[in-house]
Amino acid sequence: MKRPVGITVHRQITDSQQMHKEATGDLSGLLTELIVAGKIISAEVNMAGLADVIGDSGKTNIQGEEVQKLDEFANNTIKRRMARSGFVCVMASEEDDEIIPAREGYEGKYTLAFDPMDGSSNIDVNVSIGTIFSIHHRKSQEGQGTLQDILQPGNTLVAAGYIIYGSSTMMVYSTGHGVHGFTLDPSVGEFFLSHENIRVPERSKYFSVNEGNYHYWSPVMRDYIQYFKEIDESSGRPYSSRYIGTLVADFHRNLITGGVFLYPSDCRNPDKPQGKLRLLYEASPLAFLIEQAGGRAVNDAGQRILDIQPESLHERTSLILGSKQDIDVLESFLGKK
Ligand code: AHM
Ligand code: MG
Repeated sequence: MKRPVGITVHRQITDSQQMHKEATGDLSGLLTELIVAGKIISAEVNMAGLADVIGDSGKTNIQGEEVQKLDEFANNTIKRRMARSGFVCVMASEEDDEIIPAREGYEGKYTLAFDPMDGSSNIDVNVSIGTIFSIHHRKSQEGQGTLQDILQPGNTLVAAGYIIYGSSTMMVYSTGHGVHGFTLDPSVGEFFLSHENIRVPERSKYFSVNEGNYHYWSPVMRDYIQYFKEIDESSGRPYSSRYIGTLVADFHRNLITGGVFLYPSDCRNPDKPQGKLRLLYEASPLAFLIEQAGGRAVNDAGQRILDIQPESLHERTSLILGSKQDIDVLESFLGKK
């Protein structure tokens, strides 16, 4: 159904719910709670320079990174809204070492994994940041959720999305029926449909990678990234290079314009090549979105991100995602086609 530009995100969620006769409204409720959290975080982001929330809180998270005040604020906002919502049984956050069970008596049927403030190194320099979320059905039957409820591959996702705090605040999400984007009008506090059924262009305009890591990549990855820079007017190359250093922001640009984002493995230890980005709450939700938009997402061995079974909460992966034709090209570099 073609929707008029300008309908609210709540209307869109309610309409989608009505397409599913068996729906109880819990997923709509969960998304609505996330939207409220996103609005609260957006307001705080906009005040960051004034409200003394910029800067380091003096703590270190499980990834060994400094936790910034805005990260904490975003993390606490989402956790507090969800813990007693009755929609989730367990959560996982980039900022928490362990799973976060829902309050006893408030356990719902979904699980939520999230990165409350992606791109945290960009907070202090006024560059776009975002919140990423992914939602699964619980596997256990009742009570507080467990680690096993959280450790599910992307191919069983119910919904995923992000809220980007950029020149505007936008929410982009999918429940498996295409990808839709909504822009926050801060004067009325509502997200309005601005990008219906987003399709990523088949071929890239941009490639996004931290080229400072060139010497840590595998030879295949170096060749693949070199391919983007070669001159071939028939395929629109060379592509332009754009790297913000906030996954959500790089992803969002490439989703709209066509592009490939890459964070290849660090191969300094050839026995244990290591990706940087986290599977559960960074790679997997964005892989779900890009596939819903007609693109692809793989690791640097060519494996579909959505098919990776997570083994641990903060597991990392290499990540290459974006326009379909350019990910197909990776397979020829890997010798698969
Ligand atoms: P964060 O979740 O702690 O902010 O870390 C993830 C970020 C991504 O947003 C971004 O794509 C990447 O790390 C940038 O890493 P680098 O600075 O190594 O290029
Ligand atoms: Mg992140």
